[in-house]
Amino acid sequence: MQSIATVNNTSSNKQMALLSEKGHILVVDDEESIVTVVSDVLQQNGYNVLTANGGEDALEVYSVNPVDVVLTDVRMGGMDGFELMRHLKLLDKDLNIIVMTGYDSYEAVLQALQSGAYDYMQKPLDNHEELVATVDRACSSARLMRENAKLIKELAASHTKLSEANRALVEVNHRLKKMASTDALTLLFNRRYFDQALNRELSRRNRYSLSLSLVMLDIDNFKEINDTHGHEAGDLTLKKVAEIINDSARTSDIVARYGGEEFGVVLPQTEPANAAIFAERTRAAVENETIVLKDGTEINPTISLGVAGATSQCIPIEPKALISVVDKALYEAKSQGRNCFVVAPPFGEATEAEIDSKAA
Ligand code: GH3
Ligand code: MG
Ligand code: MG
Repeated sequence: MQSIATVNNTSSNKQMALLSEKGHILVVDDEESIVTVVSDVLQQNGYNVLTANGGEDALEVYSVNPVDVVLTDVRMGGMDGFELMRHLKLLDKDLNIIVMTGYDSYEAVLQALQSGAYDYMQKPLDNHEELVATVDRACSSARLMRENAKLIKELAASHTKLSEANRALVEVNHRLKKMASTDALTLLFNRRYFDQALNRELSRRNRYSLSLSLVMLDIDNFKEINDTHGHEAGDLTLKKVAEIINDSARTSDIVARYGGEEFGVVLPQTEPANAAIFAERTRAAVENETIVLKDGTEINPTISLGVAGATSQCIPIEPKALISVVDKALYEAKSQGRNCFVVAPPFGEATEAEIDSKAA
């Protein structure tokens, strides 16, 4: 049943390759003479042609050798051209099928095109130039569709790669930003972040007449801890004290390592009297902590604290002024024997003129 006509009779492999490059066509007709004429013309024009003498035969050939274009008769014994087209389209919805209709019927042509035929040709196929031109067109279109599908696939792949790279970039940026504001040893905010946060919170406090407090904490006799137990024990103490301060603060407070063994905590919307409660709670928690070194040695750290702040009625305060006042309070706590806190005297109340100029 199945007859497969091969490429032109040539001994040159190079020519064979060129021929097959032009396209693979399957010619289907139950009339032997039509199959012979059409395949001869196409082969002479450089096509690689397969043939089948009916719908069932065509499906068998196609299943082994998918082609670029199928030329099929409509009326055939057994499976007709429409049925064959339906089966082929299920295998490849983009396959270009040219229908050869023997009768000059508008309905048959219309039905063929509506069923997904790429083009149609009327028998007898005397005009060979037109036959070749129609097959050329169908083959070019098939090639373009293939290239298009390939490009879309490549584009989708590069889009996925781009999205992945973008996600990685966002993640790296996030980590870099976090690193830029974090102290590497204690994982608290660093001095840079603290200065920015204090500026931001103070201007908000001054603008909206809110309370705000600042607490500075310094480990007592830390040099001695380093000198007696070594730098590693000193680092361990810093980390532990940082953890206690952080646990003692609210999540809305900003806890930072100010430098060396000194820490700063900004407490937004907190009166100095309440900041003093925080200071005492933190002091007691550090005093109650015992750090046990690998060799069993115990360290009992203590801290001194300075507290300063503004009530909602206070004058507008500059960061420098607040730092200077809280530093003095901390120095005073050290003078009083350490392991204690001192609250700085309150800032003066704002005058009516100051309140008016803020509201303007
Ligand atoms: P005071 O009670 O008056 O605060 O005395 P102190 O010994 O704590 O203060 P001093 O300023 O004399 O010494 C602070 C020490 O902290 C000196 C410095 O070497 C040490 N230090 C600063 N940063 C670090 C650090 O990151 N790790 C360790 N292990 N030590 C540090
Ligand atoms: Mg100290
Ligand atoms: Mg110090």
